[in-house]
Amino acid sequence: MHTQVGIIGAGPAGLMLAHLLHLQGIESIIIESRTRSQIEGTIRAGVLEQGTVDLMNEAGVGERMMREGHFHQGIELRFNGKGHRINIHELTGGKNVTVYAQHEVIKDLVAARLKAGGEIIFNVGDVSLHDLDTSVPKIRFRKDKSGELQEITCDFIAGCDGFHGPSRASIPGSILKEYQKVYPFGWLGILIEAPPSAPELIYANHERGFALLSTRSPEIQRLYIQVDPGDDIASWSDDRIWTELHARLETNDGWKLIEGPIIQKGIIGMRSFVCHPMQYGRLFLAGDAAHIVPPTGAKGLNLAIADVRVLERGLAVFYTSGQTEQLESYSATCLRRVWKAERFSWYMTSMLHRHYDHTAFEHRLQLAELDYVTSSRAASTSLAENYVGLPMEW
Ligand code: RFL
Ligand code: PHB
Repeated sequence: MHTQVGIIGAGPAGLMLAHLLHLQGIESIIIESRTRSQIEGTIRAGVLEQGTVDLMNEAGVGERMMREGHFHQGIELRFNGKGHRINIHELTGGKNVTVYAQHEVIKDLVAARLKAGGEIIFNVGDVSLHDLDTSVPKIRFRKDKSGELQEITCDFIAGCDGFHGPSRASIPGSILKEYQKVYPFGWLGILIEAPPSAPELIYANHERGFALLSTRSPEIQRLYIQVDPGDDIASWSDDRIWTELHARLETNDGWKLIEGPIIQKGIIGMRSFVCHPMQYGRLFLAGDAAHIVPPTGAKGLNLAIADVRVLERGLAVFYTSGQTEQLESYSATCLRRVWKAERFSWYMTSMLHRHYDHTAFEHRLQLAELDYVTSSRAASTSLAENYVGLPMEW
């Protein structure tokens, strides 16, 4: 098999890249280790930056998002039993927070890809990358995990295979530098069948730990609580989860959290991670393959989309003019924005979680930070600008 761009991974990065390249007349093949129903059923992110929404619309894949997504004009930060609204819309000159689940974005992108006759090979195994420092890099894999070894030769490889995929590991260790911070807490996330308890997202800082109230639809809500990352989900009964949610989200003005049956629950760990560079020879890393943020800033999916936009631009210039400067600066262009999103995600995480190693002094500083960011227009504006997403650099 031969294609112009071989893409490893059908997450938001790989699927959006294939679609954007298609719009430029550039061919690609995606290989994906999971099945279509697995990628379309995995519950992950929920919040889209304004730039992601605009790009989905420009690329012609935003129709269902505009119909079924929720467009919020603010978020609430809750602490000391009181809610404080950040008016994102007003502070950013009219931008919104869009809540539209990642697996819905995936469904829309898969449908667009297949409708355009694009190839996605699901359920592959034994994926390996070869000859990255030549002009004909190769991807080898097995169809249906155990079939004959197959090979795709291409001009470029896009490593969009998430944090655990083989792409980043194919860059020589002598070239790769990794920066990492692992947080001493995790998130227990649930999906519930209930109407929304609030019109906008609520991020709560509480003595018992962080809590987040998000949404999915008028019937399904998404909630998270800070837990120990080593906790076994079996030790979290529904009753225990509700007790924590009520306590952590409680306010002094009688606001009530609406309960409903818990239809899904799981625990994730939290880390910040960046690798330098995001390219090696003809391999370009995009999304979680190159960087991870803790979910508190709602940035992961959005960063993945921003990376592939930069990559698509560089590839389009290469295929129309043969010029490589833009491709050569891919890593540097992406990393400037990545580090700002890392900073914001770390900031939100630090400000909102309970740090059990903090002294009483540090705890007071955290509350002062919350008081400042919710009462100073300058500080609220900075939070709002970062939350809706810094400009994409293309
Ligand atoms: P993905 O989505 O991990 O996709 C990678 C794909 O590659 C496949 N793969 C392979 N394919 C072929 N061969 C191999 N050897 C392969 N190994 C892996 C995988 O099966 C997969 O399909 O990476 P991508 O595209 O870079 O997208 C990144 C986002 O998924 C991620 O950053 C976000 O989900 C993070 N995130 C959030 N991001 C936001 O922007 N807003 C949010 O509100 C938000 N909330 C969240 C989140 C992540 C969460 N979890 C579960 C980590 C909330 C949570 C709870
Ligand atoms: C979600 O709805 O899953 C969600 C919302 C905001 C975040 C993280 C996750 O910061």
